Amino acid sequence: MATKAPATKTAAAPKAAKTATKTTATKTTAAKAAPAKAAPVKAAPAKAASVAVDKAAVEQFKASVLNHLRTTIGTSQEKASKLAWWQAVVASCNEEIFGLLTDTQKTHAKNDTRAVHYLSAEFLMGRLTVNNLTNLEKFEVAREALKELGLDINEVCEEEPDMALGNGGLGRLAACFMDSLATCNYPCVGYGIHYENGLFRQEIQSGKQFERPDSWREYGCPWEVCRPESVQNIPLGGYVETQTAPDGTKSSVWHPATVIKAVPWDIPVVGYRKSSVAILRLWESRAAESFNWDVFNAGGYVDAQAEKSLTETISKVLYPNDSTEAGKELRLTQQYFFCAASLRDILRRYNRTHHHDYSEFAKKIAIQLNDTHPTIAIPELMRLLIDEEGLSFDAAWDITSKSFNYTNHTLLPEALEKWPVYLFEKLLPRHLEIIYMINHNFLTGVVDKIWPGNNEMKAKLSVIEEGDCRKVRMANLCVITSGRVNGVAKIHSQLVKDDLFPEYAQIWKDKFCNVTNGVTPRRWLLSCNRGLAALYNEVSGKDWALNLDSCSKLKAYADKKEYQDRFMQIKYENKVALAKTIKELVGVDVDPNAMFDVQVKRLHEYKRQHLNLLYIMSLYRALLENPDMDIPSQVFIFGAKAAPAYTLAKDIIYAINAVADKVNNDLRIKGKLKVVFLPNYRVSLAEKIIPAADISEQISTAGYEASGTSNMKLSMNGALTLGTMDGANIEIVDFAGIENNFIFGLSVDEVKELKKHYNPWDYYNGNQELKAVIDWLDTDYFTPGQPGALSSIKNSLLNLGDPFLVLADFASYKEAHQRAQQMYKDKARWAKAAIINSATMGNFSSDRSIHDYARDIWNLKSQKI
Ligand code: 26Q
Repeated sequence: MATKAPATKTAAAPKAAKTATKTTATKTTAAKAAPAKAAPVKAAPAKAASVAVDKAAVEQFKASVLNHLRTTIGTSQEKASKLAWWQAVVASCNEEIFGLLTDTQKTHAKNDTRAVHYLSAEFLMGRLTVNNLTNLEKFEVAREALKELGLDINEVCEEEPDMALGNGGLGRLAACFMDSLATCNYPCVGYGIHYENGLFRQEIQSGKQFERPDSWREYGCPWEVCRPESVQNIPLGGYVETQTAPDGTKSSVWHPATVIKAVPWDIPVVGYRKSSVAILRLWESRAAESFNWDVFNAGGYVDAQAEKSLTETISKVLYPNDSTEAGKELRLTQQYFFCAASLRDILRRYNRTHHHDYSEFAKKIAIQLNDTHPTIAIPELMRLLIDEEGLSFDAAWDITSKSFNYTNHTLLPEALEKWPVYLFEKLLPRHLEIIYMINHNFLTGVVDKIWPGNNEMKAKLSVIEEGDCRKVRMANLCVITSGRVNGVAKIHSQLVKDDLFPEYAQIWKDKFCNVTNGVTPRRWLLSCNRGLAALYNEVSGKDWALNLDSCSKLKAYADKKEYQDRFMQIKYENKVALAKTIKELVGVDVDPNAMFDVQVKRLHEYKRQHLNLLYIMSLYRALLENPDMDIPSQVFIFGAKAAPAYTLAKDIIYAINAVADKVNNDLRIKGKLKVVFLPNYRVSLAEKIIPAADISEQISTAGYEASGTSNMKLSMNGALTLGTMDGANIEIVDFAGIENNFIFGLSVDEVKELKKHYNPWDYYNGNQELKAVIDWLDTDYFTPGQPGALSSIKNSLLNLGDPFLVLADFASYKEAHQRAQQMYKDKARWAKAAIINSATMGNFSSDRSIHDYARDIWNLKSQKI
């Protein structure tokens, strides 16, 4: 077993300036600048404080916070730190939340409802305070109460560390889904891992990424509750013994080498307007008490402790890879650990009413696999039913195959999980036997019937990949077992069916379906953009956050000057706030009148942050040639973490910062162009960036981004998409209108075609400007005294074949930017497009996604509490 944490450590950081970029010489103080040619603003829509607040409720909240400050936190009003105030606010919220939770659970127990169990290795929850206050409809009350106590609610809420228990899109999707499940009253439990360290904290030193541990609960997390009564013991390792009964029947007995204790921590997820409260149950690993007392007693105190640290390592850290890196023993152990604990928990609850009669199991239980990460739950359920509950293999298979469904989030072949058979032999020998049996039944009972004697087909569809190192293909096991397999955007689901699993789709025509992703409008609009929320309250009524389609009412006003001005005034105020944050974080002055162009997502070649960078360089070059060029001032804002071992991705971060440093300090271009890389991109930073964006960069190579979800958040907040026809971009512009966005680049089919004979040199040699910027990267202009410091990018784009067709899309990308600049000059046209984008995102509420899952996949009914 791997005992070390994964490679989050790096060499000692070079001694250098703390921030990525220096203050520029251009003096544009954000807060002071007035919107360019902004029409007089009639109302003050961004000031949601004008909302009437119930005085009695304010008094009550104040009393509750003060009481908790004394009796729960053990301090006084005079001595309390901001952290203490925040803890007291959380305690006040919990008073109400736990009551609602009990009501929810009682209702479900009484009705013995069917429920979905969402298994995910990641839940990227972010901060909970503002969101919970909003969902409890207490935010304004709390703001007023804290104000009367001399505190600013935003400052108090800044005390909360992000729960960064996920890498990116997949983890955040799980968090949005929990919010929607609770809000829409679907019985559910989310199951995951209680990582001690979430995704690493990113520090930028001299432009380079360094990873630091993220101990999000160093001082405790007041939202979570430990449930010792639901602890589970999880066996691991050892060997399987085959026993033969007197009647000749054979059975397998697993003798595990280790037992790990799984301790559950519950985090209540509050539905909007106190609908229901869902539970997110995260498992922490501990050494089982009973374990290794022999060693201890024999004087091996230190050895026993070492064994303990091994078992406690399992939930220590989240793997920081958002696509690849398979084959790590600890990662497989993590996956098995949380799946095994979750299934035991599911069985325990089921048996409270069904007393080991499994005939109703598939009727009551739906299990959703969030990607292949929890696949091991399949053989584990089989094992529990066969070995511990005494069912036959066929009976167990009948139940298992009716209970599981699988969501695919990627087509990247290197991201499809495959685990070496030897690891299974070592850690999960009994599970391997079961997998072999499932596979045998599939190959002989299904494949052989359709393609008799076709060994090639068998090899292709088998769960086991043959070769020097035999491997278990987790995706194949998911597809074979699951009732439903879904992709996360229309085009992605089509590609899952046609390109990834075509033979399986031939076997099971109706197994494959689509559920387009969504995001929760409570967090991504109501909580993070109170100005725009107030405008929707006025235009669409108070229920828009429950029915995002009703925002389309604003569309009728998209041509009206008054609403255009108000909408853009809200955007402007959000940009002023972000400009302040930028100044605080990286020391760069940006002008809120400039166009804010945003690309926030994990750093990956397929997402093509380097395409954006090449364009920025070309713009810089053009401005140096003609500083009076008639273009709007622009600020390019990046937020991105790179996997610690992904060298090229880290080089791209370095390149962005190097270019930013040059550009921001170059007086010749008169402040027309700024570039900022905001360190440590995470949910709470996204909540500040997204409401302030004018342009949403969604520029993946077509066919590579399964869906994307920042595209939805940005559009919802009035940004115009500058993007390729990929993932959910296609559906977004379908609703918002292609004329209100800037689509460019090769289509999925064109990418497939070009890839057959692509030669990046043709584009390099055929485009003087492109050649010039690529060569520029290779000089020491951006890295003084260090020529070649950025050459890995050029190398990848030319010598390594430009796998994501950056050069092929460059000209078209530049042309899309020019269209955007042109439109931005026409304030009315821009405002209209921004309004239409925001007003037509109803389809991308995660409530819609959850209703789709409930209807098409889970067969789940919502329950009034
Ligand atoms: C795999 C092996 C070992 C360690 C880690 C991993 C790992 C971890 C996280 C692999 C993948 C992920 C996350 C993937 C992800 O976030 N995918 C994104 O999912 C979003 C929600 O569906 C989509 O919108 C994005 O398009 C997709 O990239």
